[in-house]
Amino acid sequence: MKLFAPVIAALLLAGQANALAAERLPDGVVSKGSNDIAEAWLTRPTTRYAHGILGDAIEAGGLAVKMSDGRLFEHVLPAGYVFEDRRARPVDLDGDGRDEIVVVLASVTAGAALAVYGFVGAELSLQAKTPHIGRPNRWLNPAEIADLDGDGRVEITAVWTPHLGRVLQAWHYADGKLNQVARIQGYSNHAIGSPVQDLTEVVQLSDGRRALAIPTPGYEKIAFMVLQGGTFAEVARIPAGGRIITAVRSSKNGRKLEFATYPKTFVTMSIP
Ligand SMILES: [Ca+2]
Ligand SMILES: [Ca+2]
Repeated sequence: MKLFAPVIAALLLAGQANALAAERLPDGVVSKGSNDIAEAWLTRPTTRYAHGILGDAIEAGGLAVKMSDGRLFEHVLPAGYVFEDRRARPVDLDGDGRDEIVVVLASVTAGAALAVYGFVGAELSLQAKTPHIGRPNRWLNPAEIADLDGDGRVEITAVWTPHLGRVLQAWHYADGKLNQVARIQGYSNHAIGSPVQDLTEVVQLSDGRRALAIPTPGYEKIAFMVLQGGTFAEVARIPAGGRIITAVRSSKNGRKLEFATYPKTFVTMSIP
């Protein structure tokens, strides 16, 4: 081991230098983790996938993370893939105390898949992904990652083809696999060509249940969705007073949603 230790140390240092030197995605967002990952972001801007669903045709070819102890890691994709996303989301999905990373992985021939990255030893690598949609220029937009039904397991939610089929789905990640929990058609969390991805929020309803707030097609109403017994159910649908054009956020006391509608009207909506 003594002979190999300096080699391994040199490789780790080389990896750190690469992650530091790798150019960030121009419109990328640095996300913070809350366990062993301090920060995650997308790297290596590339134009090899000419889709442009998020406003430009520059996507990411790499994923970098900074651990809480300061170490840096980067995963670089092969040429046929990009991260079609603006952020990488560090969350402990399986309750083992270590963060996984949720990000949209797109194949240039088969379109998007929801992907989970994590560590095997000291290597940041793909742990699981949903099937790709099946053709290029088909995308999905992650929504919220939270325990929606209160069973102690985290659901990853996302809308598949938010401009076409508009299917809200929930998935569990466990034992290195992604399993679909629920799906329902008729909701959208992204307007085509917009850089704004965050049109959803997890809220607590007045009856105490947790719900996912998500726009309906056209972005002029917000639906409140509960997950119960493996099924999504819409419990309320409230007009927004116009087309939602910004991120949707909870107010400080958690009783309202805040966002803006076109043309630039600030809206606060009471949570039912
Ligand atoms: Ca974990
Ligand atoms: Ca759950």
